[in-house]
Amino acid sequence: MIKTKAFPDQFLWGGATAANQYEGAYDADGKKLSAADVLAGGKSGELRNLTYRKADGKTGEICAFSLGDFPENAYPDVIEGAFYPNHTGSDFYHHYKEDIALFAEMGFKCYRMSIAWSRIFPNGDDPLPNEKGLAFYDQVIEELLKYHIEPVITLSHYEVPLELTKKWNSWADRRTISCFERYCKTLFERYKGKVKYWITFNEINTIVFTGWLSAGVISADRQTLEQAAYHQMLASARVVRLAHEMDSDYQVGCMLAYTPSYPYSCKPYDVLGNIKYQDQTLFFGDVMMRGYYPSYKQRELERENIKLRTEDGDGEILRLGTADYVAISYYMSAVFSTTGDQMETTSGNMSTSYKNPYLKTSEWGWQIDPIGLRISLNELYERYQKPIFIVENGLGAKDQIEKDGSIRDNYRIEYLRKHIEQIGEAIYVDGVDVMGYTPWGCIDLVSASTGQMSKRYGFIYVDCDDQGNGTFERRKKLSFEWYKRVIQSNGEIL
Ligand code: BGP
Repeated sequence: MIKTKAFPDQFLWGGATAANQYEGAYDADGKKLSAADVLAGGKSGELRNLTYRKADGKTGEICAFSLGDFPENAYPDVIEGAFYPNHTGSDFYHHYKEDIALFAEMGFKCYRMSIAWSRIFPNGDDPLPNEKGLAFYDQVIEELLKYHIEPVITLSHYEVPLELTKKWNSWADRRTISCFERYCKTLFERYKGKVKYWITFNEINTIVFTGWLSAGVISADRQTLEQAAYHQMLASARVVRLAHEMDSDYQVGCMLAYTPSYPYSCKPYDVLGNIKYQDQTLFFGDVMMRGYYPSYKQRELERENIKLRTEDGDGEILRLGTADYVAISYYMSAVFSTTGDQMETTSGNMSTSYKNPYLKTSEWGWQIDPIGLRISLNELYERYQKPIFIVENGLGAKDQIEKDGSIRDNYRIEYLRKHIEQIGEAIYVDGVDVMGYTPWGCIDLVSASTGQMSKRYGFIYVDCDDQGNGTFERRKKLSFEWYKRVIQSNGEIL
């Protein structure tokens, strides 16, 4: 046990999940398929495949993270013989009361969840929302409020309605903006006075690595992805403004997958290259927090001969729709080098990196770096001067149930403790305004990148294996009591 200084009084301790990985019930009560529902996988630990059907009825699979070879005349679809772990997830749909009671027992002040767009507007562009889909979230939100848990809602977490892809390649087309706005407006009306914190797009910058998960776009082509990113950022700005008009209490954040990167050496080109590499992420933050495309990005688009289709008034939309806070996921740091050819690489959150000799990795190769979190908080706070909400952080690991039924996940406690320590340093030593902390997968759920259940993050174990077999029984891990005490002591006892 480590004793440190208590966190600020209003600090939002909690946990995070996403509908597509957690809820299951993928076709219940009027829901239709989303981008996540056509991702097979889970068995091997490899990156997941997207399944498709061709016009002639033949089916196939392609790695969802490199869609360059997506066949012509094919469309993403559920196919016979493939296994889709998200279809059952952790079955929150039928366990929400039990799960929220466990979150309350840990003392959560907030709970970050996402709403599945495809439950509310199953085709993405329906004229009216699906009442049954809304009814589910009414119950979830009521249950949270019963325990005084503040909902933090992600509006789009890797879950674009598949019909929008089939119609016009989803976010590659400007029409998706108004569909998204209609969906958000429905939620802002429905949950006025009940929900205060919203996040527009989960890890919006990951579109660079996965146009599919992030935006439901079938393409690896830069022009298409830059256009889709532009549409998402316009949509984010419009939704922020809409939220403020509808309720001045609404706080809307943008969100980045933040992986700070270090130059491998002090060679000036490594340092310069590293700045440029980081700009690929910061660009998204710059647009959504400052309200315009930064000059370095404009130059890059010119150089690469990428021409964005824009409309009059877009500049004003971006300028007037800057977000209220920066939400981040943080799992690891990366290394940049200009002479990387012979260097060892390792995998990471939606990316790969050169290996940092000073860091250990998780079983999946993600480089564990608590100080990198403090560095990230400093970088982002200095750049934007807005509160930062750490809405994802955690260790994916294989857990073992002991003979006495216990799960002693000391490795997870160690990871989280060291990261929380660094958040404390950022707050008290560096003066960063951190709003809260919601560790990822506070209850076990399906991995986004591999589809495995065995890549577990939770304080709560869910009995389900990589093939979808199990009782879905919930069981507290050792980290459950540990995190409960962290929250009780407001971060003083780690
Ligand atoms: C982030 C996603 C989450 C979550 C997490 C862990 O990129 O926002 O949805 O899954 O990473 O990644 P993984 O599930 O691949 O271990």
